[in-house]
Amino acid sequence: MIGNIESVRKEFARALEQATTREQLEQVRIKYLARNGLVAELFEHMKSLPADQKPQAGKLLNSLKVEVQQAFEEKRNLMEGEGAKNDTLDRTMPGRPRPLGSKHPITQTIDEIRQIFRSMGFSSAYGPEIETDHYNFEALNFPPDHPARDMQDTFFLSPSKSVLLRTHTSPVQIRTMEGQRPPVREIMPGRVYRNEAVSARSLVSFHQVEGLYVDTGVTFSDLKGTLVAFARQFYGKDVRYKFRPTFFPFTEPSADMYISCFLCKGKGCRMCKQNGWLEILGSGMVHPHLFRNVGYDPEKYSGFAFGMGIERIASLRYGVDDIRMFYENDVRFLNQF
Ligand code: 2NL
Repeated sequence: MIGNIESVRKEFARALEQATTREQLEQVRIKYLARNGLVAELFEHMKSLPADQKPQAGKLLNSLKVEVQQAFEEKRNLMEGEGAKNDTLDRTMPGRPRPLGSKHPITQTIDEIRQIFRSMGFSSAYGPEIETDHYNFEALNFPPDHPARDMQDTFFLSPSKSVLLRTHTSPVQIRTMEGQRPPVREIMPGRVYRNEAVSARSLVSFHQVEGLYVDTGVTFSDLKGTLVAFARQFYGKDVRYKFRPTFFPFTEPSADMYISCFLCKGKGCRMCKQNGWLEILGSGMVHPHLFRNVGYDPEKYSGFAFGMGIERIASLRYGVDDIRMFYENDVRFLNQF
């Protein structure tokens, strides 16, 4: 009798494990647990045992019945209850899309400018946004009390006005030249600050890329060749351009570079304010005073430098008519880049 109980226990365990469909599970129930199933049959058989064997067999049989019932319920729950829901997962269904971020249009523009100058042998350099009067003005040939300082609308951080937020990235170039002999071929992208009223065309904080090329025998032709090559890569190879004289304290001579308006092809439109040309950067031959300030011999070395405002360049290129949009971080705006 005891041997029978143990073999039913083992058989049942195997049958239950092999049942993978509802029908097979039902077969197992009928075979073992139904009113005339194997467990009931064992109870029936027990009645005919001698009295002294009944208690031991009854105990074993009761535990078998409980065990078999529990194991069956568990399996049924697994197949039909909570666990079964996972089995209805359609593994061929596409996953939920996870929205990916992207680079900010200003960063994209800086990256592209960096890449173009990289191909012409310029590396990138960075420096502090909090600067001293020396690096932001003095070393760049802004004499004390010169009106050009007022034009920069500076945020001063100390009462003596000796510590300030940089108004351009030129201080990085001064630091580079102080620490390195020519040749220097570098561009300096970075954030700059101007204490101006915020409007559709100006912000208190914006980005600039400046560039510097110093070596023996660098001429204005090198300046033009480099900047025209840049404009052709950035704006397209058919772009027309012109240079116009201007003034910066740190360059002499100085020139602003214009390109033909890419919206109207020079005919005149809202973007170019009807004159067909867009100003894209300022440039010039590095003033000899700057070379003296950093210990370069101006008789031996010459160089050119340039600077462009990134928000301006990006707004022209993408036709954004209010540069404040670059800083609102409205996803409806950012998604377009
Ligand atoms: C502009 C014009 C310019 C420079 C920046 C520079 C720097 C050194 C020496 C000489 Cl260290 N020049 N920078 C030169 C010409 C123009 O920026 O309109 N920027 C937005």
